[in-house]
Formats: sequence, C-alpha cells, structure tokens
Amino acid sequence: MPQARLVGPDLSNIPWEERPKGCQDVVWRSNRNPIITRDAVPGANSIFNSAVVPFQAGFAGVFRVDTTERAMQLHVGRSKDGVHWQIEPHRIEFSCDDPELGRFVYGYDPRVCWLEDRCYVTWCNWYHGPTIGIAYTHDFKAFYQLENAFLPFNRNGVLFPRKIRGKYAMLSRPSDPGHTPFGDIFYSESPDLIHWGKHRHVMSPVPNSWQSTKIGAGPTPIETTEGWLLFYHGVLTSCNGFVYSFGAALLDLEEPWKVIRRTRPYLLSPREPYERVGDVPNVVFPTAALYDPPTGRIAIYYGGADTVTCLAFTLFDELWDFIKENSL
Ligand code: BMA
Repeated sequence: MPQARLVGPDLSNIPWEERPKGCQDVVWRSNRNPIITRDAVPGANSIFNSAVVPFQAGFAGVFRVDTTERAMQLHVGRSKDGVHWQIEPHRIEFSCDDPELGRFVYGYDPRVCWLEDRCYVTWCNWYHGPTIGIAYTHDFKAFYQLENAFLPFNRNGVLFPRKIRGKYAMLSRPSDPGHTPFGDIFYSESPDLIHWGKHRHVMSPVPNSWQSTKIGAGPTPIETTEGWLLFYHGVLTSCNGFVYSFGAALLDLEEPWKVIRRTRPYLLSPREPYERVGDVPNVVFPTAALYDPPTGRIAIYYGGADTVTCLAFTLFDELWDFIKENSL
C-alpha cells in the first residue's frame, strides 16, 4: 500500500507540541492537559467530550457542559489558538420547526463538521431515549435543528465531511437506553440529511482486547489519499467497570463500511490522573481532530474521565506506519 497523504485545507495555526523527550508513543499528550478544567464555566460540574473546528482566524466548537444540576448541555466555545477557550455560560438554543423534536431534555457528546457551506453538529439528543440530533450553523450564533437521524436508541453519530458517491454519510452506534454493554459501528447514507438508509455494518468489538465490549466513532473522519482515517473509542469491561481507550481504523474512500486497517493495540488509554480519576474513572473519549496536511500534524481532542477536556498529538506519517504495522 503506498504512503498516504492527508487531504484537506492547510491549517498552519493548528495547536501543536513536539513529542516529549523519551516518549516512544505514536500519540502523545499535551503537557497543558487538561486544557479545559471542569469549572471553566460558572455552574459547570464538568466539561468534556467536546468538538472543535477551524473558524474564521481561529477555532470554534460545541462543548459538552454538565451542570451542577447534572443537566447535560451543549455550549458554544471560541478560541484563538485551539488551547485557550472561552466557553459561553448559556446553552445553545436550537431553532426547530417541531417543538416535540426541539424539546430540551439533554444534549451530549457533540461532533462538529464543516460540510459544503456550513458547520453541522451531531450529538446525542433525547427523543424517547438517546438518538442522533443534527443541526447546522453558519456563525456559531444561530443553530438550526433538523430531524433526528435515527430512531432511538443510538449514540456516536459522526458525519463524513463530504458527500460519498453523491450522498451524505454518517457513522453511528445503535445502543440501548442505559450504559449499553454492546455496540458496533454502522454506516448510513442520505440524499438530504433528513432521510437515512442503506445501512451497512462497519465493525464490531474484538474479543479479549481493549475494544472487547463496544466501539464508537470518534472525531469526523479525516480524508487521506488511501482511505478515511477514523479515530474511534473502544471499551473493555474490567472487574472494576468500563475502561475507554481509543485506536484508529482506515476505511475505504468510496465504500467506507469496508475496513482496510484497524489497530490491534490502542493509541491512547487512561494513564494520567485526569483520565483515571473523575466522575467516570478510566475514560479517554476522542471527539474531534484538527489536521494540517503539509506538516502531517494532527491534534486530537478528548474527554478525560467524563470531567475535563484534553488534547493529544500525532504525526500522520508515523501514525500511518503504526497502523500498517499493527493492524488486526
Ligand atoms: C458513554 C457516553 C460518554 C461517556 C462514556 C463514559 O456511554 O455516555 O459520554 O464519556 O460513556 O462514561
């Protein structure tokens, strides 16, 4: 397989730190972690599993803020450098034609994605249980909510950043109303972002591994010349509960339900105190990635222990070799 290249616009202002001396890992943590603490917004219990994109001269994003009432909300955040964030104190109010659909019960685990002329948000929305909400914004001020993509129960809905074979495309993870001790990643397509179908199975958990209980798509897939690079979380059930790690897969460009490569080892797993200790211990949960094709730099945003927001880095060429040499 030829060496792949990243496809997409340059991002020379991507947040970046070199690999620390002595570190052998293909993905390394920011030494500024956690970049967002649990109380960065008044009344917040925790700020985590949040998603960002380049916006104007800097960055914007949608943040999961769980309040001290333990309401799960989505808030807008803005940043000049992708590391220091100003998060708005009030939750996003989505405009929605159908009051039943737009009735706020909760919103969590957002993903954001530039697609054509606007930025889409997908998140875990409530409609008689968790399912996938979709909305768009042009300016991170007004947000317009569309129909939910799927029936409950579903989580981890992640849009592709362009049409594939003339259709919008999304990954998702059918679930149950609780903490879901199972879960495969599926692919679905749509002509209009309203009606979803042609569902295809992408991948399942792997017995006796870091991804043995359930898996779910993470950040918006990254286009490369050889396939879609997908970071995804995998869960192991230990004698002391779930452990959330993340790895990567390469999906076929035209038929993304075909998995070309998939990491046998994880790329990142809870090790640091802010990943091991928090409201839900032992969780790293990736939800966004920025990348700069000329340098191959990739910055991955992830939630730590369902409490704080963290950043990790990798270089595409090294990651590519790692995926090739360590594939299932
Ligand atoms: C999942 C989601 C995530 C969370 C993870 C670990 O089911 O609820 O928001 O990070 O569990 O608690």
